Amino acid sequence: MFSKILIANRGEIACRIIKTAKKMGILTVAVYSDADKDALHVHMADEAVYLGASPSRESYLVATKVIAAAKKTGAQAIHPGYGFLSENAAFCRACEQENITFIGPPVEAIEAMGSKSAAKNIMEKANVPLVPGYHGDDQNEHTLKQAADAMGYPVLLKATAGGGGKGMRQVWSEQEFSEGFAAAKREAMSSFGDDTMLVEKYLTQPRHVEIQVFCDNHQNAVYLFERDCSVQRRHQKVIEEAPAFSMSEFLRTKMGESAIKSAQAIGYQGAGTVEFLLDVDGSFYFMEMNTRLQVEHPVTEMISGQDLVEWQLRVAAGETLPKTQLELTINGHAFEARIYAEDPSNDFLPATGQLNLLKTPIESKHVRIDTGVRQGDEVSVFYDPMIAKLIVWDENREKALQRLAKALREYRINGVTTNIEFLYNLATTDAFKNADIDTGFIEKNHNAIFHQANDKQGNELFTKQLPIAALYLVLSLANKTKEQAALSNDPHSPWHITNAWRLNEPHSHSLILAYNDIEYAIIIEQKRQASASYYQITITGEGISTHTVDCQGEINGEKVTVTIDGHRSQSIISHNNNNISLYQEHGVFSFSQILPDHGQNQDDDNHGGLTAPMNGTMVSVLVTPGEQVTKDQPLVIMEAMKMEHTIKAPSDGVVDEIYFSTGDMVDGGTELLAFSSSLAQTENTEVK
Ligand code: MV4
Repeated sequence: MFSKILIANRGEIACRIIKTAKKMGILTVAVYSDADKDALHVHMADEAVYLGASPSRESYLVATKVIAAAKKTGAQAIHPGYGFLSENAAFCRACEQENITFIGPPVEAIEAMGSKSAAKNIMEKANVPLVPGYHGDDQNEHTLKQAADAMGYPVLLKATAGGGGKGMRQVWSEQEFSEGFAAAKREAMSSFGDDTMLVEKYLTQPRHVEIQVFCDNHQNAVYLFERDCSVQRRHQKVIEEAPAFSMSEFLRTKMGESAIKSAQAIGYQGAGTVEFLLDVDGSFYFMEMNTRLQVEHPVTEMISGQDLVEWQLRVAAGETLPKTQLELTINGHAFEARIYAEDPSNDFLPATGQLNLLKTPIESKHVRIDTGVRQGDEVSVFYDPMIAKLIVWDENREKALQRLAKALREYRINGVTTNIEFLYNLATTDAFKNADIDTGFIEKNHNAIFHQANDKQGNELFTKQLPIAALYLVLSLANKTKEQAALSNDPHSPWHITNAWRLNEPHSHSLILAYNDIEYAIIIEQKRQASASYYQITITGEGISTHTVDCQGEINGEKVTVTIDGHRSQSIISHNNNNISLYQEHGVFSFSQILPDHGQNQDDDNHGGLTAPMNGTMVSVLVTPGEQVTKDQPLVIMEAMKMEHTIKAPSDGVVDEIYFSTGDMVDGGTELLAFSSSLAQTENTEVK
């Protein structure tokens, strides 16, 4: 076994490999670029070698630098992870020439699988099932059209040089073939410089089911069952699961044995993945073989109990496979969700920023987090914007899915936009729960995932989500004020009452919440009937006439329990500054509270700040003269234009004087209180 290995990668996979190496007592060498000099994988490794500038082409992709680092540190083997140099035949050869073990397949296997058409030819000879079609050298249009006519429409034209979904064109009828063929060739020539085409039967609802295979250097080969990776967006996997739902033992064995045949056809060694298209009738067809450890390998580890990186190290060191096929069993069900710094509301554009809050679910035998970042790290533009892989396991699919939803609710990231809420909405759709999944899942369920107003959640927005969010804000303000009262020098002062009591007026709060960029004005009135108090919530906004809901509620930490029309429900709240996300059974609803600008953001020089935003009434005074306050602490609440406006401390400081009392009418622009900012140590700055 190796005593020291170099990991030629970064981020979560580098950290993941280091963890297993440490478990096995193997020393580790990390490599890093400028952007990664303080990265987690560098800190986890025993040694680290600087490669160069942040762009991968100047660092992680420079084979000579990586090999030089291995020689410099005496690493006997290099683990390439995935991506970067992991399927680079030249790099694999270079390692061998330097007597450094490449932890992966032989270079011949990498080369054999490098060309999609060559791979198909090899699999055809090995009697591995291929999608019915033609992928020969005769590129005469008539030849391909004859094949299409023979297999029946629809057919799929694919550029041999393409891949990952690029260079594919559907042809739905014989009449469309000629035009489709010409267009597909033009696109292939412009995209790949090669217009060689193949034509296949088009499977309209396929699933992407892949088999994990492992071969050692002693002619042993096993499959570690399947993963369903059909939930993809633009050929990027989003959520993967193992085992595939409704997979019979018969089909599992057939696909597993077919995958083994594929691997043996190319003299495979190490970890490999054979991707199949699984059709609705249970027939399956070879798509491609990946000669690296896949991103989604953890779901296989969770259901098989095997550490695939340990298997890789042992096989690369010449050992036999740790298990025989008969010793491998499936236990339970696992999901993996890929947490990305991207903005689903803006066509999933990658996002950058600083992870100034990174709170993860607690890890356990049910929850695993593979990540390469820590709180405070920057998500940079140089690399894939993956933040982490969230992997969950339980004894069956339903329980594992509940674990996934709960873990996503508990994942808190501020400072950079993420796809967490998109993942939560996807995982909590009925279609996903019912495993009604094929490669078109996201398109088919787009409205349910993105809560388009015309789906049923849209109607509940006014009867459920908005009232709950509004009530949460009022209740949390009351709780916060109680806490502050308890800490103040006069806890029982009437100034601390926030039930919006008014002389001869209903107790009402008002606020503005925006959802999907539409603003809703909400009035929350506290009422009493018989001995019970309740809230009457009135919503007005674009697309609705006034809508009133009577409800009762209570909050307990992040949980809000609300009873509306006799229906009591619970939601988990994520409240950060003015953003409130309401996690419910069927998705998450995110609102932003629109606070009027009182000019508090004006800089100190022109004394913006504690003035009345417009004519209105003093609703609550939350502080007392002489009280020490902190930045953004609510000081007074005013009502104007049926809206509630909370005036907050612009910085840490002291409230010197309060010019008005609850119920007073105030003209817009009038100074409400005198405030001395602790920022102005040398003088009392009266902030208007
Ligand atoms: C197909 C297909 C339907 N019929 N081939 C997409 C990328 C490449 N891996 C092969 N792909 C497909 N080939 C036939 N004859 C549908 C797809 C496909 C797909 C396959 C797996 C996972 C996601 C996909 C998304 C769109 C299309």
